[in-house]
Amino acid sequence: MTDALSAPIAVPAVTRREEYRAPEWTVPETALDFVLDPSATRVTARLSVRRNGAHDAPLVLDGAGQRPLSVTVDGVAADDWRIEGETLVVPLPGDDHVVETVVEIAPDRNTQLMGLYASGGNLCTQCEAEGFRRITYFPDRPDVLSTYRVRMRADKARFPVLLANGDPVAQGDGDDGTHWAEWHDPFPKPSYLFALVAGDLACNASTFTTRSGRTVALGIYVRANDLPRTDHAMHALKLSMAWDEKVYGREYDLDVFNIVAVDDFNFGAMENKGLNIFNSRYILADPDTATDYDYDAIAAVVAHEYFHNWSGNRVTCRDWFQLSLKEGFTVYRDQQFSADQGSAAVKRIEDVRSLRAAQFPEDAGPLAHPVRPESYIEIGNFYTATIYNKGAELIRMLSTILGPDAFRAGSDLYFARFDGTAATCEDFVACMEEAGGVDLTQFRRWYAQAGTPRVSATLDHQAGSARATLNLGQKVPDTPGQTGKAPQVLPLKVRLFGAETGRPLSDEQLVLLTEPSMRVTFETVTERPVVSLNRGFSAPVVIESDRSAADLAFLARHDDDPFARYEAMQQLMLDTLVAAAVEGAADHEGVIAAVADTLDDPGLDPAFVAEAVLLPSEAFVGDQLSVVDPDAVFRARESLRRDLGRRLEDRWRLSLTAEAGAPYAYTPQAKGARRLRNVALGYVAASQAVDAAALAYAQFAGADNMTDRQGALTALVGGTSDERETALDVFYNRYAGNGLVLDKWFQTQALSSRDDTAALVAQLARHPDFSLANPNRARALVGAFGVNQRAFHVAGGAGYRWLVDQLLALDALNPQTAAKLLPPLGRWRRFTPDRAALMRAELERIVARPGISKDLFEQASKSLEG
Ligand code: B3K
Ligand code: ZN
Repeated sequence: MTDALSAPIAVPAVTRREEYRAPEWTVPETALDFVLDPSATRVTARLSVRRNGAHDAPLVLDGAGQRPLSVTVDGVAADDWRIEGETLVVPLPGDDHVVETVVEIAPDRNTQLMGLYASGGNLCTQCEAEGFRRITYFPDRPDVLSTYRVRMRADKARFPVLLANGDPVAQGDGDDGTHWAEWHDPFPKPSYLFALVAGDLACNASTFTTRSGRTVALGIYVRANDLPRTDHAMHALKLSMAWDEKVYGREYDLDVFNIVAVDDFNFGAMENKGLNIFNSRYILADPDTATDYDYDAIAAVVAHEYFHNWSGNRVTCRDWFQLSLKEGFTVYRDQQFSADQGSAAVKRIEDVRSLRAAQFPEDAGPLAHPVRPESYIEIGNFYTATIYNKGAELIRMLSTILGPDAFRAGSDLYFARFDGTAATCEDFVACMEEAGGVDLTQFRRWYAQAGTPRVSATLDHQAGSARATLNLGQKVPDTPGQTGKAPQVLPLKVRLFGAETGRPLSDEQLVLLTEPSMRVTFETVTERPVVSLNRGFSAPVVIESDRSAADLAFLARHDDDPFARYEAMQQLMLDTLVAAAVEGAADHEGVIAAVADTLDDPGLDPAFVAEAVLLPSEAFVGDQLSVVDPDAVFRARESLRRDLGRRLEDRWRLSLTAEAGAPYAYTPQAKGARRLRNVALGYVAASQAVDAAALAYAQFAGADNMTDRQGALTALVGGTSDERETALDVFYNRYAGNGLVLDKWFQTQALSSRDDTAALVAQLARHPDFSLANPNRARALVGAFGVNQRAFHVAGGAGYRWLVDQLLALDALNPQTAAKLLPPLGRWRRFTPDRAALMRAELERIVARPGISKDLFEQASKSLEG
């Protein structure tokens, strides 16, 4: 029987890596003419097209959603063009032609925020991956590189600023209140790097002199009111430009580098050639509105987009399966940059924490895919933690294996050889292989095999013997569509320490684990050894070792690698929490003593201490369990938090006072003190001390910066005090009209550990300031709720239903952003059977909904299958 619900859904087409073919037509030159109007923009595109190879195929141009008005070929109106699906097909004799199309588009009805759209009254573009086809007909694929000349005309009063890629060429006024500008980008680029902005914007203007002595005009364009909040981003841009010259030998190439900030943006930012467009949250900062975390994220994203000028723009991707070629490499570059600006150890800890929060679960779930995927339905779904963050880990491993000099030589070779072309991951690896003089045949499996390798490690030592043996084993787990995987190359940094003296018993060694199992012997052992493993997180793997709680506590005190020291503490905490979640209770003494020692160690950087004493997240604890009961995990974690809060109360209170009176400064030292203070405040709240809410409120009210204000608000929001309600009201009223800060107000509540959070969040979705149309706001409430383990998994499934109601509503507006918020539901197999059934039913509700986007369909259907 077939009814509306069980009728088969037309499955969207799949694109496969193995089906890659070179383009049939290339477009050496592109001239675009825009008559800009939010409700009806006319786009004239003049493409010089050239047949590529011996074939007689017509010219096929991608399109989506535009209204075609005319097509001419070599200046003559064509009458044999046709629209097939969404493509424009133009039969052409011979090899070289000029094809001109005229289309009309409506930016103000563009809620997907792909192509040309309106944000806050201004017009801007987003083209990666396939947005350019929504602007005009074009071979919208990254291996068609063209030089662009762009002319635009708009009402001068409404859109006084007109920007596009490249350098400005000319501008002038029309006699009808309009003005026009022309820009030219001499560097051939794929259509996904096209950008245009028209708006009423103010500019923070500066200059940068490159190492060869060229002066580059820098501009950050924002609403006039926001201008005072652009200096941090400008500073970060200059640091990035200097860093890339020094560390990678990469110099900027145009006379102009502009950044525009917009409030409505599907992700962080976009590296369009010479005209980066940013989500305003990654540009705007001042101490009153942005946290230290925001400041760091701004610098990292500004750097990331700037670095793409070489790793992405000068050398781009042949096809979207190569996405990690530019993203993994560029994330690695921005991580190195950030590490160089402050504490490298803390930066590594943060990077590993986000890898574990986002990428490990992805690799262990139904949406697992290799760093170089084999197929996709919607490429927008593949801008993932695997492509970005695991991709960055691959580059880091190459650098570890080759050493810094050979790695730099490989990078130089890659940029020299592939400049101006569209390359592949294989091209990159081959350059590293050549420059490093190493065989990377087996390393290439990292690109092809999904799943986080698991490494087993045991250390054998006979009392009195000078020899110790480290037994290592590896297994790459099965993932959807991939079983029985071959071993990978795992670069593991290891070192032995003496359990009695704390002295190192060996140098740090780089072990390349290439086989399913391997033995490493140490001959210089003079006392019982303890092994420090995967130091610096040299390989993105899960370590399963038999180290005792005592050995972990020992490493947490004595390891000389800060990451390994942090890691030992995390493992100790994790083992304790897993035991408590499974058995209902656990001995907390080992963790309490180790945390106390860390807090008492005067040699440690407070920023490091703050990271080291934080408990692993509920989600990460859940990832260690075969069946997740989020209530059990929550109880286990809260109980340990409470004990830590109570038993170390004096120390937390001491940390609370450290530099508390000092005026705000954005220095590593002041940031570290704020971080530790806010972690301490969380522990005081967890201790349930009678004055906890009063202390938090005092910090909230007295703060001269957002880090302390938001830290205090977070501590209050998890509780039920009167101060909670007061602080939420004060915060809301103080920042009414500042969208980025209101996002924090929504997000802090959506992340609350209170047991009524699901109901409160549903209520917040009806708040007048809530809107799904703004991706930041949607992510602040819906996205944050999805990762709140306790609230999302509330018994009875209300959280799942609410999420799916929101996703379906959002899908109708903005499929890309909706699909990004689905993964928490896709993890249904990991949860208790009652929850798994409810989650599954909600996924089924999505795929049964007629008319959903292919974005959401792909995520939901794969989550059901995988
Ligand atoms: N390259 C863009 C991301 C585009 C996402 C398209 N769905 C930003 C970045 O990674 O730098
Ligand atoms: Zn990027």
